[in-house]
Amino acid sequence: MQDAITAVINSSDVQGKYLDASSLAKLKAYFQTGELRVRAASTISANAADIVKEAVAKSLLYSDITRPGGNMYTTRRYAACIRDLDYYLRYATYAMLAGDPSILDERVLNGLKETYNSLGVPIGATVSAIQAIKEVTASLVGAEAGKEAGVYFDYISSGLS
Ligand SMILES: CCC1=C(C)/C(=C/C2=NC(=C\c3[nH]c(/C=C4\NC(=O)[C@H](C)[C@H]4CC)c(C)c3CCC(=O)O)/C(CCC(=O)O)=C2C)NC1=O
Repeated sequence: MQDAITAVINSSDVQGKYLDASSLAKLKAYFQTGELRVRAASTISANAADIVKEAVAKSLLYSDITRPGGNMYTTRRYAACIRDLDYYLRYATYAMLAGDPSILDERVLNGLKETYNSLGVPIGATVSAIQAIKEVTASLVGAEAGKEAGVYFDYISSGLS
């Protein structure tokens, strides 16, 4: 896993250079939004279960997916879906704190699409649920922090698509 600081340092080190202006600007932006990220992470962790619940209500409930024949039908599969959404929320929060998406590639997206396809988990509906989490999170943490977090919900969504 990388974070905004190691990403910038590694890329300077590869070139054998001190940090250039654009690297320093990236670091500055990261430090300036540091408190915002930490505050958002604290709000998200205090409300994680409610965020997932509201997002499911907005995106998946009372659709064909929760009816007999749908992929969320039966409590086992329903619970697996909720658990997956909680993973997305938790890992997006980690990535937001790190200011870098690499943890999502390594621990979430690696092999996920293939797993979903082999189990018949609908990817379009999953992406809609992730987008609903993004909206619910933004309404809770505010627009500015919501935008920071949104980058990583979008990263997961496009990694799945
Ligand atoms: C931390 C990284 C990580 C991720 C991301 C992860 C995902 C993940 N979700 C799975 C299953 C599943 N995922 C879903 C999810 C859904 N079905 C729907 O219709 C909805 C649209 C959607 C929820 C939004 C369901 C229903 C299953 C169970 C499928 C089955 O066994 O038939 C499985 C198969 C094994 C299992 O059932 O546990 C994995 C590996 N596991 C991990 O360790």
